[in-house]
Amino acid sequence: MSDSKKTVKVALGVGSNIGDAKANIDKAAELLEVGGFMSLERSSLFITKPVGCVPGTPDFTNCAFVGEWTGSAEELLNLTQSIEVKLGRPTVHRSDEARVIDLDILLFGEKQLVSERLTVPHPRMCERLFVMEPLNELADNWQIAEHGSVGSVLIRLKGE
Ligand code: PH2
Ligand code: MG
Ligand code: MG
Repeated sequence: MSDSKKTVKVALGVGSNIGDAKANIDKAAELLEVGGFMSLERSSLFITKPVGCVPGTPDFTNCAFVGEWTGSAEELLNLTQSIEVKLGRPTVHRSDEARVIDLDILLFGEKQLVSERLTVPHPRMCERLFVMEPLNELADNWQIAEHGSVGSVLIRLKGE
């Protein structure tokens, strides 16, 4: 079996701040499962203040998904991007603007990956309470390369 066909535990960061955020997140979970994302677990929903967005950006609803993926990280990125587009996100978008849905690959097993399209672990995840708090509900022991466990990163962030 080639390396790219191993089943890997994956964490996704999920956010929405346009329309019915809960419905958008439910739909994204459903489409991920249809696309082959298995054993999907969801954290609770967190209402969070926008970080690094233009003034007037509405609050976000954030959560984390954890599941299993058989294939490469780029294949998963193709799926997450196609779901973002299907739910109405423009193909070209800025990272600081409101969105119907944002699905970010946070962790891909304990791998470190860098390509033109994707960096894993997600380069800003450890600075973001809106990412780490939901993820900690599902996977506090998961080791993030060069940072330590999810739980320890969250404790540091909360102490800042
Ligand atoms: N996503 C961003 C930028 N800022 N702020 C919050 N609260 N939640 C987000 O999901 C978020 C953000 C870029 O993806
Ligand atoms: Mg994002
Ligand atoms: Mg994104």
